Amino acid sequence: AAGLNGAPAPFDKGDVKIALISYISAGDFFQAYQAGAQSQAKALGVDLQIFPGRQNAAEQREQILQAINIGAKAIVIDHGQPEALSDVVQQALDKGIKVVAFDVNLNNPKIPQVEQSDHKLAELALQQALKDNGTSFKAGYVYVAGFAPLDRRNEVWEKVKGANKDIVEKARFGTVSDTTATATADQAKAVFRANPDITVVFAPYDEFARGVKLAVNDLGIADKVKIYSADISTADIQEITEKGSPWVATAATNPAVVGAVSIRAAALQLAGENVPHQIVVDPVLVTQKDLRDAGVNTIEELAKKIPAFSTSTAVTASWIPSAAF
Ligand code: SR1
Repeated sequence: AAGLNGAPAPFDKGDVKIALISYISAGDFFQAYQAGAQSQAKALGVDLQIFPGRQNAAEQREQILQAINIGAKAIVIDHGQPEALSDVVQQALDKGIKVVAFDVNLNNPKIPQVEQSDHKLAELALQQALKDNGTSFKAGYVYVAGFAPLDRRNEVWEKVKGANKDIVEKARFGTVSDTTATATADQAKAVFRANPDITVVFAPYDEFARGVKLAVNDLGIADKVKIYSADISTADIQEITEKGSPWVATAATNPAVVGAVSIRAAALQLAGENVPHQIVVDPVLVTQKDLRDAGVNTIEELAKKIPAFSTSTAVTASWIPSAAF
């Protein structure tokens, strides 16, 4: 039955607990994702418990068990290693808990999968790279296998290289840790020293791009190298637009919107409504030139310029209030 505010059970009575269990918490993307999730939960009157990730599969398993024990009615799992999670996720499902996955392939028809259309995201960034640099260049590529979004972006990179035989991948490197940017910077420095002919770097995660930019600046080669990335934050916008920056384009969603969409998917399931198995938030291309020309300095200013960036119609209902970002 619908409650006073039109919300169906169990939201009509309040007291709904949802757990958000992250694998990675450090970095702008994940902080904004969590803030968006929290904002949507607040709008729904939901008690959202966020379990911070430390890139630790054993800890993430433990947190799923804790979420079951504290009486969470739904669990959103944000990144992770599928093979380490399937049995504890099954325990949650067996207890009637709804589960939503963001960027971790849990391969279960009962679990909606949220993603950012990583193929489109990589296509947008790489089309810009080809537009700026032609189809013949030496490239550096930042990739760590085993993360669903990076694996999907990698499929597009392989396709673009396959279609453009004069794009030569001279080096592949990257680290995902609690210090991704600085660890990637150290690797990038060694790569540039060994391959001074690299002129383009595809770094499809903003922490990777920051690391490459650090290395490029330290080596004084910002006029020779262009960086194409994924993701965006206010700090990224500042790094992209600063004078002489080699970071020239990124393809991104608003991570706060993706967080809100993840909570809505959980809420709709709890209300017994149909939720598509695959839920996609589309990215937009943002270039250094666009940002400079429009005088955009923050995510909020970007959202005003590109309305599609600040909303998503994915998984919504008349009884779900909008989240405030
Ligand atoms: C290590 S995976 C990092 C990516 O996860 C999210 O999909 C963000 O877009 C980020 O690039």
